[in-house]
Amino acid sequence: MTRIKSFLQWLTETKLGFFIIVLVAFWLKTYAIYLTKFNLGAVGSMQNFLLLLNPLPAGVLLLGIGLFFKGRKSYWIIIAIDLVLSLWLFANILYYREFSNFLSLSIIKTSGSTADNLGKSIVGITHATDFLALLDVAVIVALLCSKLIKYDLRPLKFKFNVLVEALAVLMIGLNLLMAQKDRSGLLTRTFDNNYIVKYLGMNEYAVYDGFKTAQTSAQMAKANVSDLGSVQKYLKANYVKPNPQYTGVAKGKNVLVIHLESFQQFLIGYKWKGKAVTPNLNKLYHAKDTLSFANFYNQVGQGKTSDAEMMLENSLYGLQSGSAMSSYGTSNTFESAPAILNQQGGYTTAVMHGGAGSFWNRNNAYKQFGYQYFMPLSYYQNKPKYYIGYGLKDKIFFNQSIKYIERLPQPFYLKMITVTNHYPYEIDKKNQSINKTDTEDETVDGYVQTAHYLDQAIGELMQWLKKTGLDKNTLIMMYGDHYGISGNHHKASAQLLNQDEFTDFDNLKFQRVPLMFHMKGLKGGIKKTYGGEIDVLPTLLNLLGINDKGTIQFGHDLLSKGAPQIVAQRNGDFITPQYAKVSGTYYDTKTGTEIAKPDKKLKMQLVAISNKVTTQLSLSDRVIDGNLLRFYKPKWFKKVKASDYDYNKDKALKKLFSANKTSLWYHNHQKTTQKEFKTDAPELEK
Ligand code: GP9
Ligand code: MN
Repeated sequence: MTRIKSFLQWLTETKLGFFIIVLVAFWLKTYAIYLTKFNLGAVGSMQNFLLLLNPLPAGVLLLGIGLFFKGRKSYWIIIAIDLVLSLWLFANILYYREFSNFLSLSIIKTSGSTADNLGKSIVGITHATDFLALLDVAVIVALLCSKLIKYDLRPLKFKFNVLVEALAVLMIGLNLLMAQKDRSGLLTRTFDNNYIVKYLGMNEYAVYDGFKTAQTSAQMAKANVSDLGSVQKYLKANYVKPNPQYTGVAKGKNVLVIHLESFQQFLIGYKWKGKAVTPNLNKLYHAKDTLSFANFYNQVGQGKTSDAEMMLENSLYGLQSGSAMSSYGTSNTFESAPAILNQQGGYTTAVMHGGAGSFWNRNNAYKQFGYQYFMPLSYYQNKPKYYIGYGLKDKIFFNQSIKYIERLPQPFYLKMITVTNHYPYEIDKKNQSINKTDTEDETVDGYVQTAHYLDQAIGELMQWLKKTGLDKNTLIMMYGDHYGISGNHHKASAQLLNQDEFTDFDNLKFQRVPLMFHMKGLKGGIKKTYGGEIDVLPTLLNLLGINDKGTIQFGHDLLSKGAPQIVAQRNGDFITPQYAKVSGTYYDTKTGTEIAKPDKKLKMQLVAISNKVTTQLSLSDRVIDGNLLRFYKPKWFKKVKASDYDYNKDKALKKLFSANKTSLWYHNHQKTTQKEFKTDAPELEK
């Protein structure tokens, strides 16, 4: 008893005790807020441990500053710091509720309108429990004023205070190390700001983001109009006229883009133990009204899905490191597919995805791209059995998307991002309807199983499109975003392909992913042209008959007779119908053999291709890191203003559900077509 009493006395009557009270209160409330107010999705013991730990180091570091002061001042400085930290926490709660993202200096600086909008609705969105973020500060002030906490006027030793700060820095370092171990590339790949907060904490995130912003704005400040001039000069010199036979064949049609997660070309036609892995996609691939590309390559870098999206929406490459959508998506000017289609073809534009809206900074980047609607996970009903890995299972996702698709004013440009076929390729028993492969490589063997599931989900969606007749006026475009089996699995990959070995060149060819355009009446066929994700936008715009001459795009119409067929990889490797380069070694594309000693003429040719690839990549980088499109003002393009878009669910759905005479729902006698979507998803069985 006396022990407890003397401990309490120490807490309330010494300066260090006071510091501990403030620190522990700050720590615990932050943790409680993490759990209740944010959607950080910590899984596993390491992530949960770091989530619990991470408010502490920053707390010690910042509150510790107050210890350096003397007398009463020291107490009030600690309280002032605590108040600032708590207000920051409070503001983040509100901001997160509205935007599913965390506050940062760049957001405060670049989107005045965000603050405006938030300002207007602050009262409306504040919940009583949000004040928990400030409660402890008020209690501590009250305790101090009522003398339940007494001032201790003795100064602490300077050395001791330095030690406290050093300890905090050490803890931050340790925290970073553990986080990096659990999630490599946490700071370099920046997939999701939620991850940084989950692993490192909110204040660390603000510092990190401040750094990034300073870096990017320095690069941007250096860029000027003449940089744009040299890009334009290059693009003009390398312009390839699109194929006139295909110009406008899909004019005015809806465009339904289906993002096939981690889907490789080799799956098309692939059989496991006599059973086709992707029967629906196989059928589509070979259909007479499908344009399929057999030598279409993914060209992503570290930004994976987001790089694929960047290329497809803008015909600009991802960056050498990190994700362009994460680093530049919030503030850069773009001339993206949705904005072009909306302005030139009156399209309604939307993205649906059963995963977190913050992933790859989609919440912000899609606004800069000009997407009118973005429906991430928060627009969907979620239950533990509906969800796996990074989002809703594809069948559940499609099923729940019907009510939104049928309401879109037509013509629409809709992108649906699937996610079940994602590393580590796991799916629950009930949804397994093909055996795993038997390479004994754990991350490889599930791949056919999740790919099969994705294929079934596509089959269900296609049935619905047919039943509702939507297929008659829709151009369906499907693409695989990047490899599913990385280059670290040579042995298992050789086994899957039934080959004796799997070389670096094989791995380059493994980067092929499907690209298909399917539409009733389209003159289809399987094209052998070599191309990549950078080429999709010019190809699509030509099919839709939308003039894109003069836009800053690095790709070419894949159907053009003059397509250059040089496919760059983000690391400078390339492949053409004749030659390939993989980490410094040249290959003959047809035979796969190494070109060890090219003669002088061939050498020059190979170097020329290599140079072309690097020139293209670096010019594209310049467009993004210099934000060059802000200088670009073609007459026909109206600059996109992010503040024109609001992805707030209630507002967006109110707009979407107000009767629109061009929607499928309206044509269906103002009735839903939900029943036409037949699914065998076991989660939905009654
Ligand atoms: C999650 C997703 C996955 O929203 O799109 O991205 P990836 O890990 O494939 O880059
Ligand atoms: Mn992906």
